Amino acid sequence: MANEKTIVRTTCPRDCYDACGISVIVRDGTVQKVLGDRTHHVSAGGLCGKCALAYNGVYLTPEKRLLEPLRRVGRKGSGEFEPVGWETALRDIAGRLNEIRATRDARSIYHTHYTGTVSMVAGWFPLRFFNKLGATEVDPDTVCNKAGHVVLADMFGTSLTGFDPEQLANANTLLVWGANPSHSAPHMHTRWIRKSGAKVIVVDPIAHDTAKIASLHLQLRPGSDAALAFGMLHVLKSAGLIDRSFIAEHVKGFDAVEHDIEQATLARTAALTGVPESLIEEAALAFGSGPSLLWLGQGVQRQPTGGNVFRALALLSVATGQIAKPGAGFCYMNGPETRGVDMNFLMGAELRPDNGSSISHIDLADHLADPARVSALFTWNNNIAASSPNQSKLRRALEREDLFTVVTDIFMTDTAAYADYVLPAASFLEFDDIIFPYFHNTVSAQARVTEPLGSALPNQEIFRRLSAAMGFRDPELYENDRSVIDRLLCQTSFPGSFEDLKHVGTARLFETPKIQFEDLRFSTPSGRIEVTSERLAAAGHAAAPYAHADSPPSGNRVRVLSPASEWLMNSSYGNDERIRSRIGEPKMFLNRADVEERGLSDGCAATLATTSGRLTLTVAISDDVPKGVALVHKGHWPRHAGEFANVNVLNPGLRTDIADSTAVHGVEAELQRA
Ligand SMILES: Nc1nc2c(c(=O)[nH]1)N[C@H]1C(S)=C(S)[C@@H](COP(=O)(O)OP(=O)(O)OC[C@H]3O[C@@H](n4cnc5c(=O)[nH]c(N)nc54)[C@H](O)[C@@H]3O)O[C@H]1N2
Ligand SMILES: Nc1nc2c(c(=O)[nH]1)N[C@H]1C(S)=C(S)[C@@H](COP(=O)(O)OP(=O)(O)OC[C@H]3O[C@@H](n4cnc5c(=O)[nH]c(N)nc54)[C@H](O)[C@@H]3O)O[C@H]1N2
Ligand code: SF4
Ligand SMILES: [Mo]
Repeated sequence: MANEKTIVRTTCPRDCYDACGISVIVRDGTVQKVLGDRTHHVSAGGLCGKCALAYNGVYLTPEKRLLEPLRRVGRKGSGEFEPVGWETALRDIAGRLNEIRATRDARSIYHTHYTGTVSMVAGWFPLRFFNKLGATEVDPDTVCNKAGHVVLADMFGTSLTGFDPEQLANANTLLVWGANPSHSAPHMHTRWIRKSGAKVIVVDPIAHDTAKIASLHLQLRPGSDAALAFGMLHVLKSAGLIDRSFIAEHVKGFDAVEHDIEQATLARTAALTGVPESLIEEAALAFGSGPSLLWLGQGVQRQPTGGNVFRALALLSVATGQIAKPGAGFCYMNGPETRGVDMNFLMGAELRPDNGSSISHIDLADHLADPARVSALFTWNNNIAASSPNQSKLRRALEREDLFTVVTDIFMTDTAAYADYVLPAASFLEFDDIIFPYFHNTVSAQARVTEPLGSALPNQEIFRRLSAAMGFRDPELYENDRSVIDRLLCQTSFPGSFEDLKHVGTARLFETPKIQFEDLRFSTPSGRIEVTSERLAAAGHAAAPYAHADSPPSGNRVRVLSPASEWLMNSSYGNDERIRSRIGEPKMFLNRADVEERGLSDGCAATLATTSGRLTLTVAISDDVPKGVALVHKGHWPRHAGEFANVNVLNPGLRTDIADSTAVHGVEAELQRA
C-alpha cells in the first residue's frame, strides 16, 4: 500500500451557484492536491481562484484549523482558551442548556446558522437538535435573501422553482438583474453566459465583469429597479408586447399595475434611474420578444424596498408571458424540492414545539444585548461577527459574560473568539454528504477523502453526541449519515446508490431541461399568479408592486454597496494568507468624480461613517463604479482591521420593506478624509 495514489471525486459545498466537481489526489490517506473535476458539467476541471487556494491552504493546515474542543479561560473575546476533551465540553454544554431549560425558557437559547456548508446533512440535520430543544432560530435567510423568497412565494406560490439553466439554449435573451456571476458564479460566467448565443443584458449599478461581456449594461442608480422595470413595461405596452391572453388566463390583479405602467414614460424612467432612454427601450424590446430568461440576483433585493423591487421584476416575466415555455422563466434559485426532497424530514420539523420562535438577523444584536431575552447563543455554519448587521453592537453583546456562547466552526473565527466553548468541525474533505446545487437540477456526492484533522467532527455527529449528553431520546436525533443520505437519494429520480453517485460525482436528474411552471398551476389561494396580494395588503404593504426609485444620496454621502468579492466566500477564506495577499489592503472603490470632489486621491485613506460605525479603507478609483456609490466587498475578518470592523460596522440594521430581511445595499455613509 506504500505510496499509493488515488483520485477521489467530490463536490464543493460552498454557498455558490456553481457547485463545482472536485478531484482530490490522495497519497497514503493524505491529501496532496485539490483540483477541479474535468467531467463536471459546469466547471469542466476548473476551481475558482479562492477555492483553489483555500482548499490547498487553510483547509489542510493543522495550525490554521480548530483541532479540539476548547473552553474559554480569559475574558470574552480575548481568544484565550484551554483544550478540553469532547466528553467534558459536551457534558458542560448539556449541563448548562438543561439548567436553562429547567429554570428559564428554552426560547432564551438562540441559535444562528447559515451556509458555511450547503451539504444536506451537515447543513440541515443539526436543526433536528435545535427543533427538539425548542431554541429560538435566528432566521438565516434574513441576512441574505428572505425578501425575495417571501414575495415570490406570495406571487407564484413558491420561490424555490426557477428556470432550468439548460433552458438557455432555447432563449434569445438572458436578463441578469442585480447579480454578479463573474464573482458569485464564476463558471456560470465563463462557461454558461459567455458561451451562450443569447443576447445578454445586465442591470447593475456596477460595471462588473459580467456586465462588461454583456450586449447591454443598464447601469442604474441603486434602489431604482422598480422604476426601471415599470419603464420597460411601458415600452412593452406601447409595442404591443404585453401578453394579454396569458394575463387573462393565469394572472390575478394585473389591473392594479396598469396605471403605474402608463405613467412610467421613458423620459421619467431615465430621470429616475439614470439609464439612457435608448438602452431602456432596447432592453425592453429584446426581453419582450422572447424567449427570455430573467436571473433574479440576490444583491438587488438587499435594498430598502427590496420586496417591491422583486415584485416589479417578476412582473416583467408575467406581463410578457415569459413563463411556462422553453427558453423562458425567471430564476431566484432551484431548491432541493425541485428534485423531490422533503426538507421537513431532514430538519425534523415535527420535533419543533408549537410555540417555537424565530427572529430576524436584523434584530440579533438588540436581542443578544438583552439578558432578559437571551441566556445562551449557539452559532454553527455562520460567522455573525463578520457577516451580520450592526456589528459594533453585536460585538458588545458577545462580550456579555453571562451570555453562554458555543460556536462550532472549522476555524477560530471572530465569532468563535467570543465563545465559552469552541467545537472543531470537520471539513467537507473529511465526511460523506450529499449536495443539491441551488441553480442546477442535479445531485452531487461529497465524499470523505481523508480523516478529520485532530478530533474534529462533522456537524451532525457533534449534535448527535450533544443530544445524548442532554438525555434526549428521539430516534431522529441519532439517525446515521448513511441512512439520511440514502433516504434523500431515494426521494429523487436518481436510479443508483450513493456509491454510484460518488462514482460520477454529479448526476442530472431530468432527461430534458425542466420548463418552469410547465403545468401553469400556481400554489396561491387563487391558483393564479397573484400580482395583487390580499395577504401583503392585510399586512400593511402595497397590494401590488409600484414604480419606485430611492432618492440619490444627498450632501457628502455615498451609497455603500458591499456585494460578493471574487476572493472571499462571504467571510470564509478571510484567514487564508495567500488569499489576503491577493486582495491586498481592503479598499473602497469610488468614481473619480467623488474622489476629486472631496480632495481625496487614489491610494489615500478615507473614512466611511454612519450612525452605527466608521470604517477607514484605502481609496481606489474605478471606472466601474458610478458617482454616488462606494463599492466595499463583504467578507474581510474584522480582527484584521485596526479597530475590529468590516463593512458591516456601517450597517445600523437596515431592513427591507417586506420580510424583515437585510437591506445592506441601502446603507448610506458620509465619505470623509481619514
Ligand atoms: N465569490 C463569492 N461568491 C459568492 C459569495 C461570496 O461571498 N463570494 N456569496 C454567495 C452568496 S451567500 C450569495 S447570496 C450569492 C450572492 O450573489 P449575487 O446574487 O451576485 O449578490 P451580491 O453579490 O450581493 O450582489 C450582486 C450585485 O447586486 C448589485 N446591486 C446592489 N444593489 C443593487 C440595486 O439596487 N440594483 C441592482 N440592479 N443591483 C444592485 C451589486 O452591485 C452586485 O453587483 O453569491 C454566492 N457566491
Ligand atoms: N455587508 C454585507 N454583509 C453580508 C452580505 C452582503 O452582501 N453584504 N451578504 C450576506 C449573505 S448573502 C450571507 S449568505 C451571509 C453569510 O454569512 P455567513 O453564514 O457568516 O457565511 P461565512 O462567512 O462563509 O461563514 C460561514 C462559517 O461557516 C464555517 N463552516 C464552513 N463549513 C462548516 C462546517 O461544515 N461546519 C461548521 N460548523 N462550520 C463550517 C466557515 O468556516 C465560516 O466561518 O453574509 C451576509 N452578510
Ligand atoms: S466556490 Fe463556487 S466556483 Fe469556487 S470551487 Fe466552489 S462551487 Fe466552484
Ligand atoms: Mo447569501
